[in-house]
Amino acid sequence: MKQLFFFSLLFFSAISHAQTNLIKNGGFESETLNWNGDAATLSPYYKKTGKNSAVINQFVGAEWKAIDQIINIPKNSYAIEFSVWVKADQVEDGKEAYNAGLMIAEFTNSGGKKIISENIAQVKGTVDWTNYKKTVLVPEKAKQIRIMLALAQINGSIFFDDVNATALSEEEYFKLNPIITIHEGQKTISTPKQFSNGNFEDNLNSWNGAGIISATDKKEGNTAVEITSKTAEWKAIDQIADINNGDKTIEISGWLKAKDIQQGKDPWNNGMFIIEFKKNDTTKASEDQIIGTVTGTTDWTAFKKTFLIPEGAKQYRIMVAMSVCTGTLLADNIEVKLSK
Ligand SMILES: [Ca+2]
Ligand SMILES: [Ca+2]
Repeated sequence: MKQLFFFSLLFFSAISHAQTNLIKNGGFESETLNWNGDAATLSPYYKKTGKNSAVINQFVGAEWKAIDQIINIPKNSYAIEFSVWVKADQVEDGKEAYNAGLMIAEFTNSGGKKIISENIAQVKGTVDWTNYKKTVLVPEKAKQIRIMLALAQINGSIFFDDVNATALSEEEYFKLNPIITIHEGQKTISTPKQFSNGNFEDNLNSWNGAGIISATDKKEGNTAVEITSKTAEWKAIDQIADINNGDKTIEISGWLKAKDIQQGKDPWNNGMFIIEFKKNDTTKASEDQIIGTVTGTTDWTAFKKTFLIPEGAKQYRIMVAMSVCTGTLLADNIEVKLSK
């Protein structure tokens, strides 16, 4: 009985979390109330819902133009789900990947110091209303989030509407997340995690690491992933998925593109597409296997390889990496096929 009460409490807290948008006036129906800065004006002509959206226009100068709002992170928040509708009109293609229309979520500590900064939306060119969504785990010691809507040192017009941030409790996060552990009585069942979002159409969902979404340069669909490194260091995105019992081979394919990748001091220091087989979280089942590499400047290039699954491998990790080199690596349409 006690336990039942506990679970219904959890359920109640999950529901109440889900209903609250932490952002005030995210739909710009009360003009620009609650937002700081005067970079944005209202657009009654182009809007996703209601009467208005907010637009940031910049025709010359390519300055940083932004509005922001600081929100408090509710106690016991495990993750924050961000969502925004964005429309871009002739946002120029700047020198840097971040020269774009951006929604940024900057997590800060009690002293207002930045802990992490995540791009929720990053849009260039001309794009009709598109919904961008990203769930970010709340870092330790994070107390507030500064939401920024910006044109980041670039000319163009960027429209924002229905800016939303919802706190998720740990229970709710794991309900929504594909890595699910279900407690059934005394028994713990783990649902196999399948590889997903290899075409980067769902932002960086399912991926970890230092990539950003590119809407201007892509092989498939609307978006690809971009990894830029200014210094020769290891910079990568990765995703771990489960191998089902009885699977014998794995076929991995995907597309890579290099932009001015300067090889590091060793021959393998370039843009790489790698698979790692794992026995568990800490033990590898074999050496890392290379699916493809690119260096210099290339067009989109297809790579495909089939591997025998090593003895004892329970998981695999797909990595797209700038391996101690500088430049930009793009990847798109990564597919995985497991066979018995
Ligand atoms: Ca609106
Ligand atoms: Ca894509």
